[in-house]
Parts: sequence; C-alpha cells; structure tokens
Amino acid sequence: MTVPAEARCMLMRGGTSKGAYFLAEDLPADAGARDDLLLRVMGSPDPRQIDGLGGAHPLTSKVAVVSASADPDADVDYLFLQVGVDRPEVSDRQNCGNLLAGVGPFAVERGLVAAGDGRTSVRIRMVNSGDFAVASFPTPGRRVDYSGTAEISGVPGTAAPVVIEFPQGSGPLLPTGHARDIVADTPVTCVDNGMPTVLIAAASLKVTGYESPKDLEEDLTLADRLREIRLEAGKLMGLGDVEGTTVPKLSLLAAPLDGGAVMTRTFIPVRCHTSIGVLGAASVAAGLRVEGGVGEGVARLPAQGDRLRIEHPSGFLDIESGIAYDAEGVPVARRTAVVRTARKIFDGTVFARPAGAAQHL
Ligand code: NQM
Repeated sequence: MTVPAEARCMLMRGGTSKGAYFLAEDLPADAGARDDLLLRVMGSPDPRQIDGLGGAHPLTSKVAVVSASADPDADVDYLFLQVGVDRPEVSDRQNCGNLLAGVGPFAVERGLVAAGDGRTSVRIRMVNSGDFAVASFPTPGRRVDYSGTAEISGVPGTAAPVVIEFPQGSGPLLPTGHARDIVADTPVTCVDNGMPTVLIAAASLKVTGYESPKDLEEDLTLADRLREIRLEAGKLMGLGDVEGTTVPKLSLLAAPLDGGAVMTRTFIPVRCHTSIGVLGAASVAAGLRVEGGVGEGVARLPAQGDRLRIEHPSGFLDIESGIAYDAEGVPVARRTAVVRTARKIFDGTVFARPAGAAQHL
C-alpha cells in the first residue's frame, strides 16, 4: 500500500470543534490508505498529537471529507471521520454536526458549489448516516465571509452565522422502541435524532450534573458505571458491541440553571464534552419531549414553540426541535434547526508524519 506523504487540506473551526477538511479527490480512494494518512496528518496515536494537526482532544481530532454528490437531493457529500488521539483508530461510525458547519463554506471555497450573491445554501448528504442537512451562510460578492455578529457558547468572539436545518432523519427516534429502559440498573432514554445518545438523570448516577467536565472525567466510579450502561444500551439500540466505537454518547441531565430547558454533561463517550455536539443536542432536545422519558421531572420544557435551550458546561445551545406521534403512537422527529459559526484557519498542503512511526489497526 503506497500512502502519500502530503495532501491539500483546509483547517477550519466548525462550531465548537476543529478539523481538517479535504476534498475526497485529494485523499487516497482506498479507506485503509486514507486512514493511515489521516492518522499521520493528525499526529496520532499520541496523547499530545505533537507531530500533527490534532489538538490532543477528540473535539480537535476530526476530519471532513467532501465531494460533489451524485444524489439529486444533495449538492455535496460529507463524510465525517473521527481520528483517535492516543489510539490508532479512524472511525466513520458517527456524524458531526459541528464540522458540518464548515462543509458549505468549504464546498464554495473549493469550487464544488457556486456562491450566490449575498447568501448561499448548500444541500449536504451526511454519508455516515444517509441523512440530509441544508446549510446557509453569507456570501457577499459571491465570496464566503466568515465575519459577523453571531455568538456561540464555547467560541470566543463572533462570526458569520451558518444556519443548519435538518429535515426528519432516516432512522427511528427511539431505537429500543421504548421511551424508557432500565440498563445496568439505571433508567435511561435511548434516543437518536442524528446522534445515538443515552439520556440519564445525573441524580441516578449520584452526581449533580453541574460538576466540571474535568471533575467528572476524574471520577473513576462514574466512568465504570457509564461504561457498563453504554455497553448494554449499545446492544439494545441495535449498535452491537460498542466497546471500541464513539457512539452512543451519554448525556447526563439536571435541572437548568439559567432559564434553559435542561443542564447537560455529555460523554463522547469517554471524555466529557466541554459544551455539547450539535446532533447530540438535537437528540437531547427530541428525547426531552418524549412522553415517559427520563427528562420528565428534570427538564423544564417551554409551554410552546420548538425552540429549546440546552445548557452545557460552557454556556448553552439553542435548538429548534419538535417531535410528533405517528398513527401508531410512535414518536418521530420533525425538522431540527440550529445556528453555528465556522471559520477558515488555514489553507494549504499538510505534510504527514513519516510512515512507520505508528501502528495502524
Ligand atoms: O453531536 C462531539 C462535536 C461532537 C459531535 C462528539 C457533534 C454533534 O461537538 O453533532 O458535533 O459528540 O463526539 O463536535
């Protein structure tokens, strides 16, 4: 297998994550060769990722692969790859709604989509799940303008808003078929509105849900409980053995502190998120609305409207998300919408660490 030593790459912040964006044609077509290159580009495996682009955290060890779409309902295909930090793994088992925020601007920058005069909408097929999203963002003078006044918690300063809308997803909202399951002696709601997520009342794990991510990560008893719950819930959700995968995520729920609907601490799945993922928040929001779910008695849902404020360790994420019940009484997600921001950080050629310095699985 010959793996190239360099590739054209754009580093972007997408929402509260950061990742390397590539055109599919700029990476090897063979998935093994591609993953080998990406590990070396990111500097993995190494807890500091010192010899690559990665930022030593799952939220900054991400890759977006973008190409023109053959699907008549999409302009571009977006494949998300999570690159392990200290493990030589590249996973396509999950989506990322944060890097998604950079996909439309990147598609315009690379000439895959022609910019509109003023605003551009890009229809995106998320290859990992087969779901669709539409991202729209300002393009004055037919160029992407990253500057603006939108603010998102977890990112300093302001930037241009990227409005992302998700029509109804393709899979069941409740993958186990129940609003509530008992998993490893713990009541949970398993939900998937774009990100398979296990909702758990923080109190049922004997934590408050207001601890810092660092304190929660250092709680080894909690880590064991979460691992046990995740393995069992993964099976119930039809995901099989999830020991080595990044889904499902786990969101601990507590009463809101600042006027929102709920406070969250989300494990992705071992590290505790410093905010919350976009699709993770979409899943929490939909899960809170399910009658009989574990959010009941914890969350405070607004009396009307689809907008919910999900509180998290660095602020909040506002999301529009509603559910409806079908003729059989099964809850289904309706449209979800969110505002993110994104920014081009650099564009150029990335030089990968030489082969042989790490072992590829
Ligand atoms: O849920 C982190 C992130 C994510 C995923 C993760 C995401 C999403 O914050 O849509 O964006 O859950 O691994 O980037």
